Formats: sequence, structure tokens, C-alpha cells
Amino acid sequence: MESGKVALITGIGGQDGSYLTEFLIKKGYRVRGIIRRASWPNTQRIFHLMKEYEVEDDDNSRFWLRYADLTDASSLRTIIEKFKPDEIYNLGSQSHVGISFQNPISTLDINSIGPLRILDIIRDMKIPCKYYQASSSEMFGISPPPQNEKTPMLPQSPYGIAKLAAYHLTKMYRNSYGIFSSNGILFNHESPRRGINFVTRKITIGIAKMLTGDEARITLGNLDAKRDWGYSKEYVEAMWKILQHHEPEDFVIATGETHTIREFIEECFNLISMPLASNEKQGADEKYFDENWNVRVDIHPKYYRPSEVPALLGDASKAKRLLGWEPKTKFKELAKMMLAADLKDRFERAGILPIEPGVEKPDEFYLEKARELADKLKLKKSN
Ligand code: NAP
Ligand code: F7E
Repeated sequence: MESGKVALITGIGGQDGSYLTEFLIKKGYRVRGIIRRASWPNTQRIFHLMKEYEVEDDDNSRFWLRYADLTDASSLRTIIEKFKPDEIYNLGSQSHVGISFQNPISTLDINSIGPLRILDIIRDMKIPCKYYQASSSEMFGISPPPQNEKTPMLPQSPYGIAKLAAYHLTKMYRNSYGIFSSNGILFNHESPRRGINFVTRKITIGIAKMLTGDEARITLGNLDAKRDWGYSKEYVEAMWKILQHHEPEDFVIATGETHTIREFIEECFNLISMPLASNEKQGADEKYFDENWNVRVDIHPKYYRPSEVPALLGDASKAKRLLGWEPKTKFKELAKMMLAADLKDRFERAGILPIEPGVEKPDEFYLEKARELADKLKLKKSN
């Protein structure tokens, strides 16, 4: 399908940026992305696209990367002038809530002033470019669930506050200057490409490393928080639909299911038939044991946040009604998909399974192998 449109994606090397690029290329877009300079490659998630499409610098090429930074307005202006995008997806951010307490100033610079820099370039250049802002359920903070577009926003972290400023700027540039700028208020979404220090991925990698003998246990923070977890690959389609809507508007994107971190842990360990028992204490004394009394999950206060968002549960009925968007993958399928992907990766690295390029096996194959290893592990005390 030839759309002929040009999309510019900030944060193209991130989880969502990589899926959105694949999605837009399939739709016939020419995708341009910005990456920032890093001392070690930050293009792992889009390496396959670089190999396939970035053959030469050519206006017609499907995929083109350039260095720029959300903290550097002149680099953004140069890129926008060069590529003249029809649509900009601003996905770039310091996206870790916990780390935003340690780096509050750069978080606000990247996550609030970054979007402002782009919006103001669009205003100043008077270009007919649509703008998507990656807003977040973290903006709802302590507002009780369920949350929708009308729920009061009471953020609890520098990240949430930064995203709320960008959300309002996106609305303000729409209302004041007539720019087609929309917010997607996305609840947590994960995938096998999720960053390794977010809680779901930390758990799935932790289990895989436990089975290969690389780690004895997983250490986490608050297990009581509730999150509405969806699948990133499905959420990027919602981003695109938001910009194809006949007018700019703001939309909640969520699954409508919520679970505690504890439930995610239990789901994953049950998938490998390694049920855990807890000492039924909470907070820093809480521990989870396997059948042989090995500690498999424990808590360290260093992972607690100075303030927490206790419960997120999204109501995405507006997106269903106006965009025809609905999630397909929910909690159980997501946990299974993420765990199977990490088992495959770790088993291959450890030489437990051969690397077979191009061969796709069902998730159940890796889970079955994991169950065999879990059985052996239960016979041997690890600490
Ligand atoms: P991610 O994997 O952390 O990707 C963020 C991307 O932003 C990375 O490519 C990162 O580059 C880039 N970036 C960071 N600082 C930058 C800067 N100064 N200039 C340019 N690029 C910069 O996040 P994600 O999960 O894909 O999320 C995409 C967007 O949605 C983010 O804005 C996030 O805050 C928001 N969001 C995410 C969720 C979720 O659950 N995933 C929910 C709601 C909203 P490096 O690789 O160089 O760090
Ligand atoms: O934490 C708790 C933690 O870091 C989820 C980002 O994509 O979604 C994400 O933000 C919960 C929190 O995601 C650990 O305290 C316990 O209650 O996976 P997370 P998040 O903070 O919800 C929103 C919507 C975004 O917009 C963000 O960009 O899990 N938790 N123990 C832990 N969290 C982490 N990271 N690590 C732990 O060890």
C-alpha cells in the first residue's frame, strides 16, 4: 500500500518506535527517525530495519535515521526542515518513572520542553504537519480507577508531571494555533522489546536467568501496585489511528484489566510449573520460596519510589467508539509471550538450545523446556 506520506518518529529506537516504524512502513509511509548519540549502540530494536531499508540516503528511501536530540532545538528544526513530515510521532522520552526521581531536571527538559520545542517549530514554520504526543496514564497519579479522558490528573512523579505539561502544551497548541496535535494517553504497554528495567521484563528475564543458572533470585520493590498492561505492537496502531481521526483529540488507550505486580510474578512462575509460596509478610520482609525453600523473589527498598501510583485501570471506550480500536492481547497472553521470548533468548545464549535463524517455534516449546529445567532446579538448593 503506497501512502506516500512521510512520518518523523522521535524515540524510534525505543520499544514503541520500533513497532511503529514496522507498522508505518507496511502502510507505505517513508519513515524518518531521530536517534541521539550514545557511546554504545542504541539501535538494537531497529537494526533489522536498518539492514533491510537504509541502503542509501535518498528522499524515496523507506527508512532514514538522523542524529538529533529533544534537548537540542536546532537539531530538531534542521530535521523537520529537511524531511517536511506529514506526521510527527513524539515518542522520545526519559521513560522510566523511578529514575525520574533521580534525574528530575533532565526528565522535564526531555519530556516537557522537548515536545514544546517541536510544537513551536511547527507553529513557527506554519507547516501542515500532524503531531502525536506520547502521553501517559502516569499523569492520572492518585486518581482512583477506572481512568478515562475526563478523570482528574494528579501525577506523583517528575515523569508524570513532565508528561502532564506536555499533554497541556499539545492541547494548547491545538486550541491556540489550530495545529493538528493529539494526545494518546497510553496505559502501560509491554512486549519482548520492553526495556529491561521495567517490572514485567525484569521478572521475565529474571526467571530465564534463574533457569540458566545466571541468577538465583529476582529483587523487586512495591508488589502491591496495580497496572493495566497491554501489548505495544497493538498500541502503535492506536497512535496512527489517533492521527487519522478527522479532528485532533485526546484518547485513552488501555485494556480495561488491572493486576498487581504480585499477580504478574505468580502468573509467570505458574507458567513454568514452579509455584511459589510466600512468607505472607509484606514490604521489605516479603519473600517468595520455591518447593525447596530457595528464595526466588525478594524485596529491596531501593526499588521503592518516593511516591507511588497505586492503581491504574483504563477505560478506552472513546477509542473503541471513535477509532474502532480495541486491544486483543491481555494480561495472560502478554505474560506468556514475554516469558517465552526471554526463555528462548537466554536458552540460546547459554547453549541449552541451538540458535536456529528463521525457525519459529510456539511459545509452548520454550515453556516446556523451562518446566524441565525448573524441575531440576527444585532438586538442588541454590543458596
Ligand atoms: P522507550 O523504550 O524508553 O523509548 C524511549 C525512546 O526515547 C528511546 O529511543 C530513547 O533513546 C529516546 N530518547 C530518550 N531521550 C531522548 C532525547 N533526549 N532525544 C531523543 N530521543 C530520546 O519507551 P517506550 O516504551 O517505547 O515509550 C514510548 C513513549 O511513550 C515514551 O514517550 C514514553 O514515555 C511513553 N509512554 C510509554 C508507555 C509504556 O508503557 N511503554 C506508556 C505511556 C506512555 P535511547 O535509546 O538513546 O535512550
Ligand atoms: O513499574 C513497581 C513500580 O517501571 C510498574 C512506563 O512505561 O508505564 C511505565 O511506568 C510498577 C510500579 O512501569 C519494581 O513501583 C516493583 O508501581 O514497570 P514500571 P511504570 O512506572 O508504571 C507508564 C504508563 C509510563 O508512561 C512509563 O513510561 O512496578 N515495581 N518493583 C517495580 N518497577 C520497576 N521498574 N522495577 C522494580 O524492581
